[in-house]
Amino acid sequence: MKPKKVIFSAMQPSGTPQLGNYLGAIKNWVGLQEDYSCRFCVADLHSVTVRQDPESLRQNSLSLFALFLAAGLDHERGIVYFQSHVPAHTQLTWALSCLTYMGELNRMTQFKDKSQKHSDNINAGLYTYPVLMAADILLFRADLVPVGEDQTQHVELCRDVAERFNNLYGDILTVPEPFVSGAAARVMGLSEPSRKMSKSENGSENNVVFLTDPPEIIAAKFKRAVTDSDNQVRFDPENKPGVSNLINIYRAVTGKTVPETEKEFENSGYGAFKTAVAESVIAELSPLQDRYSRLMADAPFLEAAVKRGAERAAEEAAPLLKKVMDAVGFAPR
Ligand code: AQP
Repeated sequence: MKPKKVIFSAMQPSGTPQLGNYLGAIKNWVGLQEDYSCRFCVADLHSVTVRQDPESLRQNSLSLFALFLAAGLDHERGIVYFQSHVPAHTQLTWALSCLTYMGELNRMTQFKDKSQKHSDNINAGLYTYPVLMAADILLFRADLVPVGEDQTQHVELCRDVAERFNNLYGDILTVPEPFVSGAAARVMGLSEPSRKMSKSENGSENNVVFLTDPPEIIAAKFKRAVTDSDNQVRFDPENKPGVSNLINIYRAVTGKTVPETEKEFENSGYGAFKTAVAESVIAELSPLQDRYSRLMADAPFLEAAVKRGAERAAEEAAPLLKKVMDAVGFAPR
């Protein structure tokens, strides 16, 4: 039997995860576990490229780990771990940094965006973020990297650096493919449908649906979602961004297509449509929230799972890092 292809993906503990993180990433990851060998990480090293309060970072990190498990990421079949627990990530980053050109990093749109947003803290880590991301992926010999559309440029850079490394030192690194999948490649804000929903930039009060929001809050946020005045449930992101975003969310949750959704609500007003979208989201998130609460109350279980994830990830990463160190010419220990 052919070995399963490897998938690597990660999420930053930069706030409370929101519906876009779930529909654009975590929900897809859960579905991939049957066919792929999966490694998922809490990307805490990445998150400090933007200033974090230490205690909140610790809380958010543990909470994201618990949410991963609550959503159905299987830490027995695959590996679920914290990036900072596996030093090989940063070691490989150094080797790759010396093969990455500033011209390449200068082109990264996420760096440009984030430097605008955090103009008081344009640090070197923010600039070299894509090299750390390349190291994450390459360390586990990932074949595929499920990412949102906004991250495909980083995966392209990872491929270029891996190919450069292999040309210089032999065929050591697996060159990965980006894997943009799922119904909701991009969930937009409910009050600001022109901007993507984000965990660290909440915008106005009802803009972001957090995965830990209680049902009544979720219902209220959808009720206040921005729509338009023509009262037709029709997918047209350019002219009807708010309604199109709600359709996108509904189809990602229910698995229905756009035409099916338009048909289902052709005779409904926006009120009934919004209620249906909210109910579908609540039904999807409720079991996850129950499991999450139980996990957060079980510190011994969580601690053991964190420790085991770190050990397994470090063990799996070690041989590739050794190959890289040897290839570059560092003397053996
Ligand atoms: N709105 C979104 N729609 C679809 N997918 C999304 N993702 C994030 N927002 C949406 C996907 O979630 C994964 C993890 O992202 P991340 O935590 O590494 O950083 P991010 O993309 O920057 O996510 P946020 O929530 O916007 O975080 P902050 O506020 O810290 O910048 C990725 O696969 C991403 O595509």
